[in-house]
Amino acid sequence: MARHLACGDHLLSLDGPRVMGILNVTPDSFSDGGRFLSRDAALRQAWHMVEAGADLVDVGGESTRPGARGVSEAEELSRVVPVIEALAKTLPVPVSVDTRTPAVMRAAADAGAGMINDVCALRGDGALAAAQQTGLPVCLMHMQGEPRTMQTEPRYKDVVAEVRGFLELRIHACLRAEIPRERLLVDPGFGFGKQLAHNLSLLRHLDQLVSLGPPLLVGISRKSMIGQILGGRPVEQRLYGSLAAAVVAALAGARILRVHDVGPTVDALKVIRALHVDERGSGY
Ligand code: YH5
Repeated sequence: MARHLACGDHLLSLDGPRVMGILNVTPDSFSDGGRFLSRDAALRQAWHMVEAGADLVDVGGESTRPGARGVSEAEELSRVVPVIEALAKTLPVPVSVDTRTPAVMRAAADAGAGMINDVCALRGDGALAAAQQTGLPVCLMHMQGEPRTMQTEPRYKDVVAEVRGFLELRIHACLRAEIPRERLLVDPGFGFGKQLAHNLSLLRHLDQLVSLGPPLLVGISRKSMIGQILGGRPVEQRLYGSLAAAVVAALAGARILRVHDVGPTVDALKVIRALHVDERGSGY
């Protein structure tokens, strides 16, 4: 089934697995050590990801890694908006904004963003209305607890059923707030209030989230579950494990993979894509 997302000035085809490149604009970012803080450096990194085959670029100014504290709205705005403005003008792919702050959603949309990616699934005060007003697609992610404390003692009776139920409730909250179904994506939120066993259950049963209907977005790249599976591997040695997880997710039907290592992920997904091409050379 062919599907498209209307991302502002760009139409994003979701008839196969797509790659979302991660662009952190946080000074305390876990994975890039804050190297991409300056605007020029951020633009270079974004272009590098596009040249490596990224289908969209996700810009985030608030670290939501375990234990991280929130940043002020003014600080987040000043990190994110100039970068989105510059990228949206020049990049040939949509730019999404990783934020749970309504003012940042609005300003990012005005600056040309093509998608909202909210790790709180629009549960924050004013977030549903802000997202609705932008007219942009929204990714609804599951998280148990809040970033500062979410890894303290995450507990579930049935993680897959609970994540599915939560996403279903958030889809309905969006529909009631007049954000139409066509604008929604869902995401299990790997590592957000989850132990390794919870993350593995979700990865094993992704089909139960695909069946919700909206396209599934998955972010596993370099996360601690990969480090744990690999016996405590540090973050800079998690590429091959991350690739394996991305392939598993794509085979289960995930439509957007949120990753740091765009080029290697694009290659891995091309192998999947090749299997879907029939003798006439068409496929997804
Ligand atoms: C996600 O899954 N994740 S920010 C800890 C790491 C590595 C990476 C080294 N925003 C997601 O990427 N948005 C983030 O350990 C997200 N889905 C969506 N939709 C956390 C992150 C990371 C954290």
